[in-house]
Amino acid sequence: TTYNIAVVGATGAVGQKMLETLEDRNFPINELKLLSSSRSAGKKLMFKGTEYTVEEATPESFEKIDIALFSAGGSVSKKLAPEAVKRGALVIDNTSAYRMDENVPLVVPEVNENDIKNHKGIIANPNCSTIQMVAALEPVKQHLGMRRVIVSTYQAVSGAGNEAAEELREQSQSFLNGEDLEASILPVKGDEKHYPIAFNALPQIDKFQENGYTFEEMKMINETKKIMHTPALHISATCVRLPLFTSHAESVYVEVEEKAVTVQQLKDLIGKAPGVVLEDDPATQVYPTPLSSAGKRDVFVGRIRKDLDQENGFHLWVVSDNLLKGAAWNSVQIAERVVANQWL
Ligand code: 11C
Repeated sequence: TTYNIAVVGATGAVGQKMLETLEDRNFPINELKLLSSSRSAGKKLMFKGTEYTVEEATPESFEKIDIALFSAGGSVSKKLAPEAVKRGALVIDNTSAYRMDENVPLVVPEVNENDIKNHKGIIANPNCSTIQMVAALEPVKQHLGMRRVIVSTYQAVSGAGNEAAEELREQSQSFLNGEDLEASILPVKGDEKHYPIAFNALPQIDKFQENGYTFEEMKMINETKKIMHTPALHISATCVRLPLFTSHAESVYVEVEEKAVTVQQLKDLIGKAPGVVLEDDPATQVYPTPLSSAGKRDVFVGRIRKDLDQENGFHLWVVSDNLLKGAAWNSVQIAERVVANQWL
């Protein structure tokens, strides 16, 4: 069987990776439709050696579509995902528009694949920094129990889109030329102030909420509880943007329920987990970095060590390509699971 697929936001940073991933995975496609806002309509993109013209997304675009992958911003998803569902398409939405909706499964296949079954037309793809963390923590939760998580992130600019990546490139050049740095995108395009990202670190990803946390931090907190089915988990996050193009890194502190757990036990569990690769050998300086993980679909974990005071506390370093497992690959993987299990 083959499927009619639409990619909404095809010209964006994630949309382009969705096309590459569909191609790499040889997804069974009958017809492919590339959609975007009117601004990008008319652009040409290549898929499997054939040129496609990007069309403006309208409700009618979804006639006869089986699966629609959305990554064109929350407002586009809010407007057009219900139109796609009305026309019989299954929507896999990579924005935050529906993630916390009770009727929408929020899925990382390695963690909660079975939640897909409950979909009513829309399946949400979690935030990138959440996805890589829950993939690494799932084996810990399953085998040792999990009571507390404290995470600090080191995130790449591509999470904020192609414009943010361009801003880092231009500012880096200016910095090296001894010129003033102009900032107009980061930390958040729609916020009032902008700060340089080149040779800097910005402790703001997305807008501030009333509780003093940013929306990115609250996404990590709320989405983790939903995906892992752990509403009572103690969890807190600090999200920081760094001048990296690709891959988010995270320092994760986790307290387990089991007593007398060893580092080796944790390494064995994480090393066997699906979609997760252990790269951890301090003796030979082996650990993952953003550059070493870029372009790969897995989540990489290293630096696993025991807290020096808290008997059941551990520290982990978790790295993954934010546009692949964090976005495009997780979405395509959901589509693969839907097709394999006939959950359409
Ligand atoms: C970033 N995590 O790195 C964000 C991008 O909710 O899908 C993903 C935003 C989202 O800026």
